[in-house]
Amino acid sequence: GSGKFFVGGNWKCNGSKESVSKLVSDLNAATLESDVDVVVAPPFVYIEQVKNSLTDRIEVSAQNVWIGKGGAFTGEISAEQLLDIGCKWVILGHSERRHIIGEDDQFIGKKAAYALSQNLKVIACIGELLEEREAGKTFDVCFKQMKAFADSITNWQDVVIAYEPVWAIGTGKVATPQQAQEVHAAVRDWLKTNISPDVASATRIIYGGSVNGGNCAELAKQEDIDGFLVGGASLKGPEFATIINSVT
Ligand code: G2H
Repeated sequence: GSGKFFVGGNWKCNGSKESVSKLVSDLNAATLESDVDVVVAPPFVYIEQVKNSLTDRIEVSAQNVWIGKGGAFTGEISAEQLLDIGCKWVILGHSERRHIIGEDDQFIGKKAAYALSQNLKVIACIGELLEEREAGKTFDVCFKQMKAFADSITNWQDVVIAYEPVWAIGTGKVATPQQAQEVHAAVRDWLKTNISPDVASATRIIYGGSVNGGNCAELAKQEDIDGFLVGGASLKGPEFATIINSVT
C-alpha cells in the first residue's frame, strides 16, 4: 500500500444528539492502532458536538460542501465555515450525491478545487454502477471520474481517493478482495501515467462499500488497498475500531 492506512467513517444522514453522544464515547474509549489516520463524517448539524467531545486522535469531515465562497446560497455550507469549526476534511463525489442528488463530474471537480484552495482536505469518491461493471466499463467510468478530479487538483497531499463500487454500497454485497484490488491497481496506474509516479505511490486509495468487521481483514491485505471508507459499520464504535485496527 501507499502512505499511512486511512479509515473514514461516513455517518451519512443518520443519528441524533443522543446516538452521536454514545458513538463518540465508544470511539473515545476504543484502543486504536497508532499507525492509522482516522476521520469521521457526521451530518453538518452534529459536527460541532462531535468536535467538542471526540478525542483529537480522530479528525472530523463533512459529507459535502458548497462549490465556492459563501454568500446568497440558501441551504449551503462553505469550506470557510467548516474550517472555522475545526472540520478539516470533506467527502466529495460520493455516489449518493452523484446518483440521488445529481451532482456531475464537473460540479464535483469544482468543489474539490475550491475546498483544496482553502486547505480543506478531500476524500474524493469514484465508482461504477452495476450496469457499467456488467458492460465492462468499470475502468472507463473510474478513469473519467478521476480525470474530472485531476483537472481540479494540484496538491495531491491533501487528497485521499475512495473507490466505492455503487453496487456494493449499503447492499451487504462487498467487492471481493480481488475485485477491489484490480480497480485500486488500475487507479494507481492511471495516476502514474496521468499525474506522476510520485503521486501514484504516495496517494492513499481506500475502498468503500459494505466494509464491516468481518470482511475488512482480507481487504486490508491487498497491496493497493490503503484503508476504507465505512458507512453502516461506522455507526457502531466497537466494529469501527475493529476496521481501523485491520491495518496490516
Ligand atoms: C459506501 C459506504 C460509505 P456502506 O457509501 O461511504 O457505505 O459501508 O454502508 O456501504
